[in-house]
Amino acid sequence: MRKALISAGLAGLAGLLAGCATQVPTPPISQVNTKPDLARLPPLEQEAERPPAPAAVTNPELPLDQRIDNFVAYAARDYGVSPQVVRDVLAQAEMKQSILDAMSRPAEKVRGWADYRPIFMTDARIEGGRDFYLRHRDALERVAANTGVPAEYIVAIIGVETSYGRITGNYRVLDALYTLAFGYPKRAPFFGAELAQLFALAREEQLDIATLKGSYAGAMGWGQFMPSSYRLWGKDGDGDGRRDLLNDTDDIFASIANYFVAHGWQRGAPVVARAQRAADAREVGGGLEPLHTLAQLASLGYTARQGEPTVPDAQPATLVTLQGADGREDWLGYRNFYVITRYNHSPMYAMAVHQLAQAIRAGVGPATDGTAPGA
Ligand SMILES: [Ca+2]
Repeated sequence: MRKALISAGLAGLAGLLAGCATQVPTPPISQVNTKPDLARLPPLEQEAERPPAPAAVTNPELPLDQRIDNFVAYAARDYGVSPQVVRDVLAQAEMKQSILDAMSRPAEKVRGWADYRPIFMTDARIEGGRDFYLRHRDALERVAANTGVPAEYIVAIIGVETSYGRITGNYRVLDALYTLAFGYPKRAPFFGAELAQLFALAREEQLDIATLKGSYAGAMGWGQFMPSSYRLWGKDGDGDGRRDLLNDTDDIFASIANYFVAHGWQRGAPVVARAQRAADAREVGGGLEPLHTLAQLASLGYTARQGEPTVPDAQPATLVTLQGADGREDWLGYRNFYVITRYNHSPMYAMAVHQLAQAIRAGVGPATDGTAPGA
């Protein structure tokens, strides 16, 4: 994979913010976080499809050898992986302190949207996205037409996650998941399961586990998919019988779009609208999920600004309040905004993807696939 030195610094910082680890030097803004986006924590409705590893594998009070024995049995039982294969591969795994350190970095100190936005909305990243779009236009617009996910959002995800596929992580996925499964008890049930899924994935897609590279949390490829996401939502875009999310752009585009579709993306529907806040507006509770109808939000004092995209009054949205460079910003996040947060559970992440997508689209002209977020 080509390394673009010019953008490595910025992209590294962005990658960290987005939650994907890279080995780029520590960013100058030392407080910038970056809790790994745990990110690709499974959304609740998918928990059943990604059961955590059992306590026999993750209990830190058991000796490591015993946990590994239990893991071998678990991978065989739940994922049909040959015990000998698991033992042979795990024998090559290394516990990496750098991964534990990355995982344990202090919590996010980014002061908010005012700090976050400029990291992603740079001229270089916007230009990079337009170039990327034009280079892959046919393939992107084909996927967009098939799935309803606009091409610019696929490009923006790749731009935010890996600087358009240039920085996909330099940790061995095996080391990352092994380290977190057996050396990071707090998240061992999640990462132990991901390690088992990695073995299943490798068998299904004929991947060589020992050479796979990714983030320090084990996310792989241009879209930074965890093994379970790869297995659940990866798509074979070019029809060659394999899902290659590390090298094949058709597969990568189809998989990112499919991730959105699987989490409820609505074709042609808007993503988010800047809101007008009435002088007597009340505070609105709730999280990322759109649970208030537009009518309810209006009664609380929030309405879409003139010219902003809207949905029928009975449809839901969530109020997203960000502290921007010019002060408070209120937004109505629609269903598609929520879908973007399924990729990374942060409103700032989703807003960055959205605004980068818009900026990319503005530079490449209208799509001909009918997927433009509607008004
Ligand atoms: Ca393929």
